[in-house]
Amino acid sequence: MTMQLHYFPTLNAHKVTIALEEMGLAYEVVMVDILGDEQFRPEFIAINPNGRIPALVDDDVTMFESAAILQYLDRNPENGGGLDLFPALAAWHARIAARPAVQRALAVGPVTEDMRARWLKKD
Ligand SMILES: N[C@@H](CCC(=O)N[C@@H](CS)C(=O)NCC(=O)O)C(=O)O
Repeated sequence: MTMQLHYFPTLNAHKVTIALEEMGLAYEVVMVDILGDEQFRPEFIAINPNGRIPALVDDDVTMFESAAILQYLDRNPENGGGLDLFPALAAWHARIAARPAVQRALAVGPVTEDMRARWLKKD
């Protein structure tokens, strides 16, 4: 199914249309009249609980936040590598993933909880 961009002519939404056009991707515009409060309609809130455009629906992927949408489009493997809008991001993501707080958050799960429970019983 063609991607749907939930849109109103503002800069945040327009930068997504620029990227879509530059990448040559097919998309449909779904107008959300934010001056008429359409961003608060339940059907749009289901797409973006923040009630703000832009938002992108790509089959089962729903995205909001223009910077996140740009990254999604740029990294979509079906998009031939995109425009490489964020060349420095790979290293940045790797550095974030290596942070102790992120490691701790990623490590939480049933197995670690079980280990922790057994470790606590030792005291
Ligand atoms: N950080 C968000 C900002 C989104 C945003 O502020 N959208 C505005 C239009 S540019 C909006 O939908 N405003 C409606 C409202 O505040 O009710 C992004 O970059 O996508």
